[in-house]
Amino acid sequence: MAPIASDLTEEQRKLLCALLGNVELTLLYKASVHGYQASAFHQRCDNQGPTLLVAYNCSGYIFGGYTSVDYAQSGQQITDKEALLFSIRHGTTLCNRVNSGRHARLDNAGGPNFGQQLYFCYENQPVVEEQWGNSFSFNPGKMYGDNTKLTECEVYKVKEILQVSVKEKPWRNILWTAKQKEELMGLIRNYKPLMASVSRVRILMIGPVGAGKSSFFNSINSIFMGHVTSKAMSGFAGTSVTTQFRTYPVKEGCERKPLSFVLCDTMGLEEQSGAGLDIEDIRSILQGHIPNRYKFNPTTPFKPDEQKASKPASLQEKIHCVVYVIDTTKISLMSRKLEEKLNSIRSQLNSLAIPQIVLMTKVDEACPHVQNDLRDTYASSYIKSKVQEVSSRLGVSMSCVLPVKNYSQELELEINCDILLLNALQQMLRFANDYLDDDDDPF
Ligand SMILES: Nc1nc2c(ncn2[C@@H]2O[C@H](COP(=O)(O)OP(=O)(O)OP(=O)(O)O)[C@@H](O)[C@H]2O)c(=O)[nH]1
Ligand SMILES: [Mg+2]
Repeated sequence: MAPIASDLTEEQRKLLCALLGNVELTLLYKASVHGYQASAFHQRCDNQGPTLLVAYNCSGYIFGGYTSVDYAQSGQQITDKEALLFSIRHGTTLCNRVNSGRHARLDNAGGPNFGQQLYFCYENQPVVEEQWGNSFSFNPGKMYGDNTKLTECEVYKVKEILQVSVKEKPWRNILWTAKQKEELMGLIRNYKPLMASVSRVRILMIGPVGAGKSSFFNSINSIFMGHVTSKAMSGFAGTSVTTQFRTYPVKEGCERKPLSFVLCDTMGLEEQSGAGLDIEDIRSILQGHIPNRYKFNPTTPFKPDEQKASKPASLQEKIHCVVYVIDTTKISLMSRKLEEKLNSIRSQLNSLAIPQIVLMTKVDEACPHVQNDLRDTYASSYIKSKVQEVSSRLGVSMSCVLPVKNYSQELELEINCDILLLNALQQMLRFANDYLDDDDDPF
């Protein structure tokens, strides 16, 4: 018998796999072939482990939910902390993770439901039914355009792909020793900007909301403080947690000896105009016009006072290297709009000859092998594929993409984490000096 064809395009499949980590999807059930009856669904989907339900409507929405727990008709309320609802439209993904994980599903003999809030193939019909509940917080308008009629409903088995090639020869050489960490710290400690008029180079971090910009500063600060610190506010919110422009010097140890660089933290980028960090604001930062602690206003870009605007800022106040901070787990999910925004920032920076680096954060969340042992970062073919993907989407060379894991929940420093972070910082400092080495001030 010929295999049943999936309705997902390759791009949609990629978006869904990226949402769930490194997984593959196998089609178990298709309502137009097997019927919309709950019994047909259970016959093919019970006891299959984690599954992804994908429904389609004629308004162009592809939406559904993931559960990591078997369907088993047990009659029980299922606790599933990994459950989520999703929606894809015009290449953009929306994801609503389960609130606490309790009551993520009622596992009965009826059709599939999520939190008894969203029922698929309700009463054996090609419809979705919404009922009141608080296991998930979602908006039916955004999720399926309030169109409850289904044109198709599919269920996929979700299987994690084991990265068998992880122990291949590393694709970048790096020494994972205490001596190497000391050497890197020494190089950074003794780093001097190439121009005497610049006492500290300024490195600007920009990137989507929640990518790990503030955490990168916290991580570097922690390494030089000798213990985990969290001076910059980090975390998750619907919009950017960071709302101010912050210039963070880094000082070493108890003597608080200042190092010769400043990390500049910004508000997260968002795809819509009028939300998140504005491109005009980036221009003002590059020119050294925006002061420390300036509160960004996404709808009204910064205006320097006339006197200041007429007088160009000194080289010391400008930006000498820009770092795009990108969450490894979200690279495939990056919308076209955000990609376009980043590309227009990039062409502005190119015209000013400012060196650029991509910091690929959360490698631990992206690859289970790396989570297990950070020393596998440069041996993981999955991480390498993400470096290739981000390099082609943003148009930067692969050698400018640096994977890291920031400190996020740890209480103690960890040497391999430090080595990845210090390598990235060392590269930024080299790039900043390349910029200063260029005799002509491009502004
Ligand atoms: N596991 C893991 N979590 C990380 C990593 N980097 C950041 N996080 C977590 O991701 C969340 C967002 O990090 P932030 O540093 O606040 O991100 P941001 O880019 O400053 O975000 P906004 O200021 O909101 O734009 C926090 O909960 C961090 O703990 C990482 O490398 N690994
Ligand atoms: Mg932040």
